[in-house]
Amino acid sequence: MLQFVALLVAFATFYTATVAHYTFPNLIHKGIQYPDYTYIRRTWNYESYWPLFDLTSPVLRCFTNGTVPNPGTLTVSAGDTVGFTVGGRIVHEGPLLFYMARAGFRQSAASMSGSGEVWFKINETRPYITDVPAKLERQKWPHYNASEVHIEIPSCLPTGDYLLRVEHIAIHIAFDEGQHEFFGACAQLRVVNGGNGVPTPYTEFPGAYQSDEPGLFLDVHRPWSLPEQYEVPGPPVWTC
Ligand SMILES: *[C@@H]1O[C@H](CO)[C@@H](O)[C@H](O)[C@H]1NC(C)=O
Ligand SMILES: *[C@@H]1O[C@H](CO)[C@@H](O)[C@H](O)[C@H]1NC(C)=O
Ligand SMILES: *[C@@H]1O[C@H](CO)[C@@H](O)[C@H](O)[C@H]1NC(C)=O
Ligand SMILES: [Cu+2]
Repeated sequence: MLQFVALLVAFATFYTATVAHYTFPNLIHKGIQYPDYTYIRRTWNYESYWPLFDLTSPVLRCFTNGTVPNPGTLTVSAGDTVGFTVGGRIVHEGPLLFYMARAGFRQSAASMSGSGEVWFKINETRPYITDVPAKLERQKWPHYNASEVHIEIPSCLPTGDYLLRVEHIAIHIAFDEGQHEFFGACAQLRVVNGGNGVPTPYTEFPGAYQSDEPGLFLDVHRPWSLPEQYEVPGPPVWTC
């Protein structure tokens, strides 16, 4: 009986960690899905799948903590589409965001830390606006239940080394301040065939988000949380 209970507890823990939460382990480019954390920095939660709550933690930058086995850097062209697999599925309500940061002088995608005001946003998902029910629940989010997510590298992005940061913010229990769950990862890219775009504005991680801002502190289950009024956290999206 004790053994049975232990097994149940073990199963419940596994279920919570891996079924209810998610990671972004594989990069996809031109139809090839690369092995786990080949071009993506291995995240702090790669085994636990646990969400990050602390908006002031440097872990928010690339979702890494401690030793990260050195990943490679994938060469892509500006304008290419790059994907991330979802370890698990995106099983919470909330927006999906993509940011990039360029490597500084004498840095590479592999050596850059991503600290400072170096990040610009290249995409964010808004909730669908439909008539009923006028709430922000699951069916309102374009990436709900997704097993892969994709992003186009801006075609005018200058040639260079970059980190590409994917982020999903779960707000299903954000009716209590601080109960926003952050999931994400950074891929290391060398962008070629670039253009003359000038990304703006820049932000930093940690620092981009406040736990009491409207997009992170709201009750998605209430009718007054209208999809058209949802304010996606972070700076505006930069486009070419
Ligand atoms: C990151 O690592 C530090 C030091 O090992 C630890 O105190 C902290 O709890 C870790 N944070 C996360 C989110 O894992
Ligand atoms: C953001 O990505 C979606 C696909 O998920 C795409 O339809 C949309 O055009 C993109 N927005 C920008 C500004 O690139
Ligand atoms: C998620 O997608 C899978 C595969 O397409 C499907 O079997 C499952 O029912 C979906 N789950 C939800 C909650 O929509
Ligand atoms: Cu959760």
